[in-house]
Formats: sequence, C-alpha cells, structure tokens
Amino acid sequence: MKVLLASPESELWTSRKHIPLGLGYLAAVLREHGHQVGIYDSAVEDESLEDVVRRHGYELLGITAVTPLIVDAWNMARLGKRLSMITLLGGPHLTLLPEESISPEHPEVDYVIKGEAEESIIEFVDALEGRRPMETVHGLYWRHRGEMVVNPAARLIPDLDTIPYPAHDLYKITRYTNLNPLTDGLDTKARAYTIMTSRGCPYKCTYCSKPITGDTWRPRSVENVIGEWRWLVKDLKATEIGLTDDIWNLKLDRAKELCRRLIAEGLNTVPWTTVHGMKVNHTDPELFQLMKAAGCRRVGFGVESGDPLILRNVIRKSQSMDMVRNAFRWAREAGLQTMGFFIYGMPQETEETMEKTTRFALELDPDLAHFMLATPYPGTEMYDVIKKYGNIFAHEWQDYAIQSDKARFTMPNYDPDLVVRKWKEAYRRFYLYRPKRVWEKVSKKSFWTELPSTLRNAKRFFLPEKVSVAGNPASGE
Ligand code: B12
Ligand code: SF4
Repeated sequence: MKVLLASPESELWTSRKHIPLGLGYLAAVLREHGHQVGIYDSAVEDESLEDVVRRHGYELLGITAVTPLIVDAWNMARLGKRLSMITLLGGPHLTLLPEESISPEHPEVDYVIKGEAEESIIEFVDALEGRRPMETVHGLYWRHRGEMVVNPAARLIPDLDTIPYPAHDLYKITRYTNLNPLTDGLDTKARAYTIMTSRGCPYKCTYCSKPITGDTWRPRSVENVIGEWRWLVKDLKATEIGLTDDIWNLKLDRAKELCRRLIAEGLNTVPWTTVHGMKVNHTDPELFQLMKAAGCRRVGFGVESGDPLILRNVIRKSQSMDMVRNAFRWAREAGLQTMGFFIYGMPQETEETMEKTTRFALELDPDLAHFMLATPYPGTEMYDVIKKYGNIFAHEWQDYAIQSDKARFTMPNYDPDLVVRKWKEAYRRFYLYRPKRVWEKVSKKSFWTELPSTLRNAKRFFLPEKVSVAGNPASGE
C-alpha cells in the first residue's frame, strides 16, 4: 500500500523544526513490510500536500498529533478526504482521547490508533488489504454501521530491540533547524537527528501525560542504540544528535556503558545533547565526565520549582533541591553546558513559591533557562485536580501550546494574572537584569545570527504589556 505519514503544522510554533520521530518509526516498519512510504512534515515542506499525494498516488494518510496540533490534524484529514484518501490518526493526543476524533463531529477521520503503533499499523494495513479482519487490529477505534467500535488495546512493545531503527533517511534533514527549539540549538545549521534509547518512565510527576508512554521503563540494549548511532554518524553524516528519552539515565550503569561504547567506537566526534532533560537523582560525577568524553555538549534538567513543598507535594518530582544543585555542579565541573526547565503556576502556587523558583534559577545559573507556564494537559493528574477544584480557561486545544503567553486555569486562592507576571518577570531577571549575563550573550557571534528570533522573544518577555489570560472573565477579555 502507498502510505503517507504526515505531521500537521500550525501558526503556534513558527520556529518549530524538529523531526517527528514517531513517524520515522512507523515508516520503518511499513517499509520493512514492503509498503511504499513517505513522510510529509508540514513544518519543512515546500510542496503542498495535494501535489505530493497526486504525484505519488498515496492511498492512506496517517497523521500524528500532540494536543495543541489536533485541530490542524483534523484540517489535514479533511484535505485527505478531498483527495479520496483513507485517513488514520495517531500520536500523543489520540492516545489520550481517541474517541473524540472518531466521534460524529469528525467524519474526516476514518480510523484512530491509540498507543505505540509499530505493531498495529501493520495489522491495520493488512486489514485494509483484506488479509485480516478489522476487528483484530489492536488499539483501533473505527466506525461500523455508524457506531464506534473499540478494538482490544495495543500493547507497549516489550522489547524495543525487535523494532527497526526509525527511517531517518526519509527526513529532509537539512530543513530541520535545531534540537532545542524551546531554547536554542547547538548549531542552527546542523544535520540534527534525534535518537530515543528507551521509552517510558516510572516516575509520576503530576503535570506529565503519563498514559502516553506508561509507567514502565523499557531500555534498548546498548548494542542496539550504538548501531543506530553509528548509522546516524557514519552514513547519514549527523553533525548533532539529541536524545529524546523521557529518562535515559534511569539506570546509571547502562548510561555509563553507553558513553563508554560511544568513546570506544569513535562516535564521540559528533556533539549530542539531552533534549528533554535528565533526571537529577540518577546522576553522579562520573556519569557527566563520561558524557563529556562521549561527545555530549549540553545537558538539560527538569528543575521545575524552587519551593521544596511544591516540588514534593504538588509536582511530586521525587527529587530534592540538593540533588538539583549537585547535578548542575557535577555537569559544570565536567565542562558541559547546562539547561534548566522551570514551571510557574502549578496549583497552590503563591507569589512566594514562584519567587523561590526565580531565585533558585538565579542561584543555579544554567547557561539556558526555560520558564514555562503550568499547562493542564488531559491525561495528567494536574488536569484532574483542576477539573475538580478549579476552572480551566483553555477552551481550544491550541491554547495548550506552552509557548502561548496565557494562564490556563484558576483555582481557589490562585491568581492567574500573578502567575503570568511572575513568569515574564523570571525571563527579565534571568536574562536581562544581570550585566554579566547580557555581556556573555552579546559578545557571542550566535547572538547576532539569532537576533531576529531573540527580538521576537524579547517582545513577549521583556517589554511591559498588559497581562492576558485565555478566556478569563476576570481579565476583561
Ligand atoms: C522530545 C520531546 C519534545 C521535543 C522534541 C524535540 C526533538 N528534536 O525531537 C520538544 C522539546 C520540541 C517538544 C515539544 C513539545 N512537546 Co514534547 N515531547 C518529547 C518527548 C519526550 C519525546 C517525543 C518522541 O521523540 N517520541 C518518540 C516517538 C516514538 O513517540 P511518538 O511520537 O509518540 O510516536 C508513537 C505513537 O504516539 C504512535 N504515533 C505517533 N504518530 C502517529 C501517527 C499515526 C498515524 C499512528 C497510527 C500512530 C502514531 O506511534 C509512534 C510509534 O510508537 C515526548 C514524550 C514521549 N516519551 O513521547 C514529549 C511529549 C510528546 N511532548 C509533549 C508536549 C506537551 C509538547 C509540546 C506541546 C509542548 C509545548 N511546547 O507546547 C510541544 C509540541 C511540539 C510539537 N509541535 O510537536 C507531551 C504531549 C502531551 C499531549 N497531550 O499531546 C509529551 C507526551 C510529554 C509528556 N509526557 O507530557 N517535545
Ligand atoms: S516529567 Fe519526566 S520524570 Fe516526571 S513522570 Fe514525566 S517523564 Fe518521568
């Protein structure tokens, strides 16, 4: 079958240019089963979907979506139907809310697959081609005689070594800008590939969409990861690699072994970074030394809050502030750049707790700090708490993009306007009000090459403006 796997684009992320890794995995298994596959990522294409579909005669359109992009995914499915294609949706949002997209309001969606789909997409294409009944496709949501049918759930793939490497060769790699669009990449012109060495995470942070990857941690063998790394470096000429695991360092020994193998294989010449961050309580000085020797350039850590009670009781991060301090110190001593992620406005936050977070960011002083507004994604514990005790302002799924400058909920004794103010203030105090930091920034060449996007951000964070709260009646909007 001729399958086009697609990622929709929206105005939400003008600078987003990162690889849709899930589509690469699905393309690889489809290809292995003899199907003709293409990847269409709207963020980087210069040809319309219509032209691509007509030129190659694609029959099935498989669209991926995170929550803020689901509306764009539906729009893309509508276009697919106009082109007489079969439409299939999958990805994080569909794993959380599969029924929504197969409801009568979305006739443009023919099928939805919930969960990891390397196995079920093959079953599905087999069913479309008449080799098995549709009822036996795991994780499938579909319609039969006007009624929604829910098939038995798909499993989390127990042994990740059994699936092929993502079809990295199908990405138009030169069009992807960098690994960390939230902050900045190591090199905006890099051939930057991503790699996922494990799936899942046993922790239970309350803001995290846990149902997507599950509570179990499934590592790939070091051998298997090295094989993919070698392909990226030697054959695909990667100049930058990003680890996108939820928690690649859960088992310290395995993380160290991976670094040792990268060194032994001579794969440490290409810089890499931990895109999504590392968990501070699974580190030690030796790990960072090995990472540095293995080519790692930058590490990110989820710090989240500077208030121990918020960290423990509200976020349930299972890490202490001293563990955070140690990890930053050890990483710095090893010569790695550091990046910190901080959240403003979790339930129960006050001016005092957010002030502590800003002060903690200043104390840690990472090379890059990213401050985010708390966002209650469906499928998180935080969402359930706010639904029960508070009021979510975000009415449209697009409002869930972290980059939009709006508070998304209120709770008793919680001030959304204050949250937005403290969040913007954090950017100003971290990046602007410290002469040494400003000098460090402007004296680098990258400051001038990245000036246009810097100015866009500056407008959002550094210029005084009226605080806007999404649909908050109290804000007068
Ligand atoms: C790395 C990462 C990022 C990086 C990506 C950088 C890069 N260079 O790759 C950055 C920091 C940019 C990022 C941004 C965002 N992220 Co993010 N990110 C991740 C992370 C940790 C890994 C993503 C990944 O590589 N997955 C690997 C592949 C294999 O998994 P997958 O894409 O889900 O695909 C599988 C299935 O979903 C399914 N599938 C996927 N697509 C399709 C399509 C079809 C047709 C079918 C049938 C099946 C299917 O099959 C695939 C193979 O099994 C995930 C958590 C996670 N573990 O998945 C969060 C995660 C996806 N991100 C999340 C969020 C919220 C975001 C943002 C929306 C935040 C924001 N800024 O507003 C943005 C969205 C950006 C965008 N346009 O997609 C949430 C999504 C929650 C939700 N409700 O949608 C997650 C789940 C984190 C979490 N646990 O809460 N992210
Ligand atoms: S935020 Fe990170 S550490 Fe916490 S549960 Fe999610 S993946 Fe695990």
